Amino acid sequence: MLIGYSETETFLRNCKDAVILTHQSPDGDCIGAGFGLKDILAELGIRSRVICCDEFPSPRYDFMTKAGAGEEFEPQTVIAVDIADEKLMGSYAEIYGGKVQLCIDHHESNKNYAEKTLLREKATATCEIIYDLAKYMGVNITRHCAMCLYTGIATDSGCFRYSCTTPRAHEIAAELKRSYDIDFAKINRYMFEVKSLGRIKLEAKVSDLLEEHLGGKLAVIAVTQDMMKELGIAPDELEGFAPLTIQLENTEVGILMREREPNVFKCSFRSADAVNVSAICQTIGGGGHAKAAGCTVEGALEDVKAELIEAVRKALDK
Ligand SMILES: [Mn+2]
Repeated sequence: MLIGYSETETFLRNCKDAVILTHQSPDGDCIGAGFGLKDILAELGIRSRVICCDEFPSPRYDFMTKAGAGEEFEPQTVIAVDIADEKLMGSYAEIYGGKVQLCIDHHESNKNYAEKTLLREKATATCEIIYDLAKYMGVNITRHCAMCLYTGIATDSGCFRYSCTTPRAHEIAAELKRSYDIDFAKINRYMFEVKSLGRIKLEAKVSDLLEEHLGGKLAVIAVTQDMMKELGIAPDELEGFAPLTIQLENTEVGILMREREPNVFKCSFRSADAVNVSAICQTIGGGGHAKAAGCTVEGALEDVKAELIEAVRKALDK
C-alpha cells in the first residue's frame, strides 16, 4: 500500500526498534539513506541496525558506516530503503522476504512488496525523501545524518549532473551546506575522483573493452572476474563506471556487465537521452530508473550479452 509522509511519521514514531535493510551491491544512496534514517530514529529514541547482505565497501563509505551499524537484536520492525524489489535484498531475501513493513524508495519499478511504501518516483535519491521526511517530522538532523543524506543525493545525481536531479536536490544540498558545514568537496572527491590503481588501469583499457552494437546505438563493456582478479579490484570498485558506456558519441544505450560470481552478471544500463532503460530491464527481470537501471543475468558471457543486445534492439525498434 502506498502511503504519504503523515502515515510514515505515525509508523516511525510508533515503532520500538527497527532493522533497516539496504540493497545488495550497496551504493552511496542506500548506505546514506540507511545510516541517515538510523540517526533520525536515534533522535526519536528508537534503536535500529543497518544491514546488507554484502559488506559496505571500505574505505570509501567509512565516514558513514564507521559510526556503527548498530547492535544485534531481534527486531520488531523491518524497514527497507532504496530497494525496489525483494530480489535486490540478495541472500537476505530468504530472511526478510515478505516481512518488510515499511519501504522508502524512489524507483519507478518498485514492486510494492512492503506492507506500506513511501514512494517518490521523481525524487533524485532515497536520501532526498528521507531529508524531507525528517523536516516534515520536525526531527533534528545531526551532522553525521547530514553527511549521509548529502552523499546519497550527490551519488544518485552523478554530482548534480543527471536529468534526475530535481530542483529540490539542489535546495537540500544548499540547506545541508548552510546548516551543517559539511565538507561536501571532500565527500565529492571520495565519491567521484579517488580510485584504486586497479580501477585507474581498468579505465585506461576502456577503449579496448568498449564494444559497439546495433550500428553504434548500443555500447557494451564487460568486466569478467578474471579481469578483476588480474587488476586486483573488487566488483564494488566499479561503482560509477557505468556512465562511461554512454560517453561515445551517437550511443543511445550503454551497458556495463560485471561478473559478480562465475557466470552471474550484474548488468547496469544507462540511457543517453530518450530510451527508457528501466522498461528494458523490466523485460529481463530487473528495473530501476528511466536513465539508469539494471538487472542480474546468469549464463555464459556471450549468451548473456546476446540476450541484452536483443532486449535493447526490441526497445529501439519500437
Ligand atoms: Mn537510489
